[in-house]
Amino acid sequence: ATAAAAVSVRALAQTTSPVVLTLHPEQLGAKVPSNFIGLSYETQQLSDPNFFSTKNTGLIATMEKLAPHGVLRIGGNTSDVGWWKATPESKQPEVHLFREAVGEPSGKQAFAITPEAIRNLRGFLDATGWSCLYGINLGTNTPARAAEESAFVAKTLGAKLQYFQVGNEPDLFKEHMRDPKTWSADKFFDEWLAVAQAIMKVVPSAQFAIPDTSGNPEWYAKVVDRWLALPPAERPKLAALSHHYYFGGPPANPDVNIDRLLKHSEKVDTLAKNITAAAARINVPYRMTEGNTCYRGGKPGVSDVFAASLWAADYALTLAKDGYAGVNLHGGGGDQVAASLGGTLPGEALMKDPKEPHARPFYTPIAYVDGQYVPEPTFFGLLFGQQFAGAQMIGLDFAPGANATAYAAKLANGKMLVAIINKDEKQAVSVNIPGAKDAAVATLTADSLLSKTPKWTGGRDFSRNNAEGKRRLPPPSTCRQRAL
Ligand code: BDP
Repeated sequence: ATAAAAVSVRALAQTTSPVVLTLHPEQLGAKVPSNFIGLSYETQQLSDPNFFSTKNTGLIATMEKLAPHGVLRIGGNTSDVGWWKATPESKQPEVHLFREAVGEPSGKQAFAITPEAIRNLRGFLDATGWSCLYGINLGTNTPARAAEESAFVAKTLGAKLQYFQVGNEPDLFKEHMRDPKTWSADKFFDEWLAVAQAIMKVVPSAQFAIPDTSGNPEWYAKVVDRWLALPPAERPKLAALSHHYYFGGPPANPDVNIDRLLKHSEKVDTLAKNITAAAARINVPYRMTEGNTCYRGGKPGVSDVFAASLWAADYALTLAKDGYAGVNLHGGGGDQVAASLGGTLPGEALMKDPKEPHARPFYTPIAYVDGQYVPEPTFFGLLFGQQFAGAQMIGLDFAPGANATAYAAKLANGKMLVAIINKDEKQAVSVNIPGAKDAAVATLTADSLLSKTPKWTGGRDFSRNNAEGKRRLPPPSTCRQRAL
């Protein structure tokens, strides 16, 4: 078999002898869905109805470049202070939080979501070829208002809507939304069920993903226990289990550094193990619906540099190997967008630590700079992962000695795909893949881990008029090493 290799090999020192990477195509692993790659945006982004709209052609083009069938998740902690403004006369409801907390939205930041924003979102999704996961407010909402909003969203987004999420990171509600003395997975499930059942009444086909926790692995089993204990007719349809993952935070934490970011994470393994077990009990997929390098907006010099590309590529492919249905890296922002399109997104678009203010999170995969949408380092990591969309993971042996990882998959056309991610600052890795003749190579490289401009070359062509298998790749060459 020929091999198409997506290779990221960068190092500051010369390597010694090549490491052998043995493929085991007979060891079939997880199937990577074609809509594996996604992005996550704050619901507050909808308060400018022009943002997710056909007018925002720069964003549409950038998202298409990332994936022809990606998944746009709308949620984040602002989803729990957004309110449905069904008509121009609708009055803002009282937004009551248990208390204010740093890094979480305050009641004063409540914002309206209008029918216009949802109609524009549908146009945007049609233009990009992406589908949507839609977050409904649980923190400061009522079942009746949730039902009214979801009915409009389901009708307007139609087949573009995959499922609803109700409540963002409910495990953290104890910090700001609810009394920490009484808040628990059970309390969450009771509240979630009331909203989900109200939605089921008006949208009988509605599907949901729970629990969308900040990464609290015990909650998966708990919500599955509760769901299984319901009489079948009363069970809201579950499309997936979901959770979030930030490597660390807040930005001021010295442990949030490149060295640790690029090491193997046991937390990632634990989350995968727990969600896989819980999802298997009810036979549903599982998705990492929101995450990134560093919460509270990311850390400059970690979240916005090539190290974050390597992290994102490695993380996305780890999730693919672990059988996840997909990954949505969080980002967005850009009050400039509102200005350029005549919209009204407030300056405090994203809730950040006031001591570390910035208009957009440092980790955002797509930034808006000087009137243009630009792919940031995490975007390139996702693009690297996107090469595996639609493929089936296979086994391999690889013991590089350096801090490098490898992933392999079989494409629908029978060709093999190999990713090698060298995260080692000091050691180059030269790889020999027995049997890999006529390999086409795509690379993601940069001059240093701190580079803000990773270079991407080659890769599969995902343009929508291009059938799977036809690829725009550089001329065949052997899998080569790039030592910089
Ligand atoms: C997550 C929240 C998201 C925030 C992000 C951050 O769900 O809304 O924007 O943290 O603080 O926990 O960067």
